Amino acid sequence: AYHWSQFDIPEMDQEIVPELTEERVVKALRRSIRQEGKRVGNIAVTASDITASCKMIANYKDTKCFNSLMADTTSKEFTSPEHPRRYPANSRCQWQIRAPKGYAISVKFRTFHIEDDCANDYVAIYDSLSPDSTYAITKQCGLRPPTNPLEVVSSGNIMLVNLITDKVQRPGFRAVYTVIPAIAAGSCGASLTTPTGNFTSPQFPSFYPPLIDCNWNINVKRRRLVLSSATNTLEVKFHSDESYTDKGFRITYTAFDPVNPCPGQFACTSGYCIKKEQHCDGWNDCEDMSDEKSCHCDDEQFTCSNGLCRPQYFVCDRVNDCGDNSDEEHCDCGRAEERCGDGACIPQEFICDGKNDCADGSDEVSCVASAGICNDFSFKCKNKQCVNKVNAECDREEDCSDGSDEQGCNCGVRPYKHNRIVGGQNSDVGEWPWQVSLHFQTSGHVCGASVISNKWLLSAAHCFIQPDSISNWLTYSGLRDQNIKDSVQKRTLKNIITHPNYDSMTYDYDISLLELSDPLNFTNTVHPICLPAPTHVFSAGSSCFVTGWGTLREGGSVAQILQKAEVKVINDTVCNMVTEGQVTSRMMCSGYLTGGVDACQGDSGGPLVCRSDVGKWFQAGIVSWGEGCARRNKPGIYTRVTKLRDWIREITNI
Ligand code: 4AZ
Repeated sequence: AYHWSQFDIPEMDQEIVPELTEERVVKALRRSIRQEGKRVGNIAVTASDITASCKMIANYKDTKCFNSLMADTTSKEFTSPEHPRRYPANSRCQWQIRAPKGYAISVKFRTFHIEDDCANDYVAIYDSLSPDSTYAITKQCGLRPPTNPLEVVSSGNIMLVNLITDKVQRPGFRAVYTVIPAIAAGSCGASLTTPTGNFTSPQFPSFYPPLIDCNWNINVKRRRLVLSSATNTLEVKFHSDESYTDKGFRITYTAFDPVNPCPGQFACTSGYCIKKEQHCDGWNDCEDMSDEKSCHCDDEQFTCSNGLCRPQYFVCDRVNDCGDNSDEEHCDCGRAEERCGDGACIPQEFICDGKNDCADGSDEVSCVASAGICNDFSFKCKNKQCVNKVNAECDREEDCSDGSDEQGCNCGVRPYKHNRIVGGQNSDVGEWPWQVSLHFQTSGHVCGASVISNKWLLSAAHCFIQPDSISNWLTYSGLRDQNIKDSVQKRTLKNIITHPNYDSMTYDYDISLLELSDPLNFTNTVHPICLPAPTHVFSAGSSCFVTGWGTLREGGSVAQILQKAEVKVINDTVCNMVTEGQVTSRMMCSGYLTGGVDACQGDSGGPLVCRSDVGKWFQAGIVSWGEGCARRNKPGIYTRVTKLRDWIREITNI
């Protein structure tokens, strides 16, 4: 039995509100239920278990939004009030969904746009008919792209969908509901005997239902499933309790021959087979380090405490290359010395002296003592005032007295909300709203670019070898799939401005500004990236993302779906070392010295972006060049945007 009551406190009695805690109300409710008569009609009823919850809402408007729905085998629809216009403010809507016995309920949200902040506006879904948090399936808010729909399943024949709103109004949602046989809803587990295979959590990639237990028993003949165990069976158990579910998982397994698991190769403990040469070469090829344990390091290598060998120049570079940090211990500089971000030692008195003593400028950032004093590392306000704070621009704190550090900050945000789980390396719709695809004549996609304002794009100079071919270029913004161009914004170019110092031999100053013939409209899928101030610091070791439709491997074919890859900013000293001095101060390295993840042909001109502490995305680099793609010790080389920031402003006034 489910019971729902609403108690309104009149305006004139507002002073009693502080006394009415949610716990007190629940307690009173429980007591009254127990004391009530024990007959319903002529049937004797005993309450053996009561769960109750209560929610206090201020400024609540009674919108008469209580809906009772009956699910059956046909798909039916319900929407938030006024959808697709904005839902009412300060309201609470309920949809109680019931289904016949033996069925579970499936609800799929076709559109979903609730305020971004879940604190006051959200959709809560329960595996119950009352909003009891013990049976909450999920609580969601924000704008969901069509590639990441919210789809939930109940465990039994009831479900409650609640919409809570405050004063910010959004279009809301449209959802379809239907029944599925209860057995099918939570059906999971199997006995698997094939040597390779895969399986998923129930309803994957929709949310799995609450209250299920699954067992997969994998049993393969004459083969083994995990190298470190001796058996040919593996049991996978999955338990989902009564509350909070999510998208679940997909598992792939492979069995191998235990006598000779990796013919002619090295067998990792992780189950992988790798080339013999990769054993003890300093790189974690097995992904569990088993190929790099108990190795003998040579003269050019450092022996980590955990037995790994690492190139000597990784020592004291402030990146934990050993995994146990042993390459970064005992790196103290001498007495009266301080360490720069790149590991070099400088005398203490050089810190915050207004001069660039460390190659990476780390001695001049965060200089409290020099408040207001201008040096090469200060953020310069419009009124010429100096702010000595790392990355002062667009950090939601006003540092300049004229507020100029927080102006022009409508950038670097993604209107769509993105789930933690996205398949592979494909990007989601609207995940990188500043990404642009540049098409040349009939060749299709050739280079990337980024939106920096409604009229200007940023790209690499080497993409524009024939400067007189302006009419041959087409730019696509808001694109994800090269074959689906219905909602993209297509523009031609009015102007291509290449940096006057661009050197086609060395790729120094590899930057071009593209002026659009017609301005872009900013939408959920088209939005500008933030440009960093010249003094912005992207510290070595931090994670950034490179995106593009470039080739999926060296010499391979270009991608149809926009790809993303997480890469790390590489310290300048190491960058110089691995490129044998080919990098200039207008370039930076990003990627992995272990190889495997990188930008490639066709990604050129596209952005390397990093998320700031307050969640804004800044463009650190432009994909420029590299020796091949994803090779070891050959990271991607990017145009360093901070070094060319002033030139961008000169041309575009951005
Ligand atoms: C290219 O040919 C290219 N690995 C771009 C990036 C990289 C290599 C080549 C970086 O456009």
